[in-house]
Amino acid sequence: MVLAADTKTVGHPGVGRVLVVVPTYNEADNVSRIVARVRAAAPGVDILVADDNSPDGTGAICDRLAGADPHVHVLHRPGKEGLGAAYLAGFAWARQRGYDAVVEMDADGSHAPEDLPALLDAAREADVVIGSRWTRGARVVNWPWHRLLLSRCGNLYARLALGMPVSDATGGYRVYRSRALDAIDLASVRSQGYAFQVELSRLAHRAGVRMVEVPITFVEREHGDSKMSPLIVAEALWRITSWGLRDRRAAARRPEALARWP
Ligand SMILES: Nc1nc2c(ncn2[C@@H]2O[C@H](COP(=O)(O)OP(=O)(O)OP(=O)(O)O)[C@@H](O)[C@H]2O)c(=O)[nH]1
Ligand SMILES: [Mg+2]
Repeated sequence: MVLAADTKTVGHPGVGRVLVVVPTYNEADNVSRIVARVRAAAPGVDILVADDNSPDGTGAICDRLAGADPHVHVLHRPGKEGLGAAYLAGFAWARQRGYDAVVEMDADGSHAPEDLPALLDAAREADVVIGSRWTRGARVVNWPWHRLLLSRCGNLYARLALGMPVSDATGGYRVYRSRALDAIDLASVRSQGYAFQVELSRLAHRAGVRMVEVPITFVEREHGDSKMSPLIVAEALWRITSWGLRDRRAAARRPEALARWP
């Protein structure tokens, strides 16, 4: 008898057990689609939807998906606390269960699950893989000019202020090997919106873990509403500025550190 090897695959070869964490707030139109696409693109990985008690019933849809598929799990959180808090809860869930790698992925289809195998392949040789919109070979589809501008300017500012060799520090399609999460002081993380991605990039870079960027095709959401707000942009701006100033003050106090960092 020949066993169907692809349905028996656990995790990703060379990486181990993988959990894709999908934070949701009012993603009833998207969550079933994204779960089905992840299951088709990477049948060996597990999915955890971290839902902040969405008023549109996303949580109940997730319960049905989880009831029908042992690879799908739901973390019901009491209320909307932001992307950062949902991811931290998802990371803790993964670590308690011994996963070897955690993936961050939006529910709205902007992060194509079909790109996931390439990201996981890259994770064989890296601790953090960033799915990048701004490296050679990447594409951004259907984004209005003001979103393109915001992302380009935000990334330029983060790069200059923090001295990180990362072209898409605000991007939220990533793989973290568990050893990278072990190296980062997650308890110190306070950011909620885009700043969360920049803060984790900064902490990973400072921890000296191996980071690589892989080009992705990023597609504007087709269903549901964006949670992006001026408050989220303002949070990123002031946090990046304060980290940059702190790093410069620290470097001025210890000039020998300047040679190593940034
Ligand atoms: N659990 C949880 N998820 C959230 C929260 N805010 C946003 N999300 C989810 O985080 C992901 C990214 O949010 P989006 O609204 O797509 O934000 P964005 O991708 O920066 O903005 P757009 O490009 O306009 O879609 C989506 O899956 C959201 O449902 C939150 O407070 N709690
Ligand atoms: Mg989005």
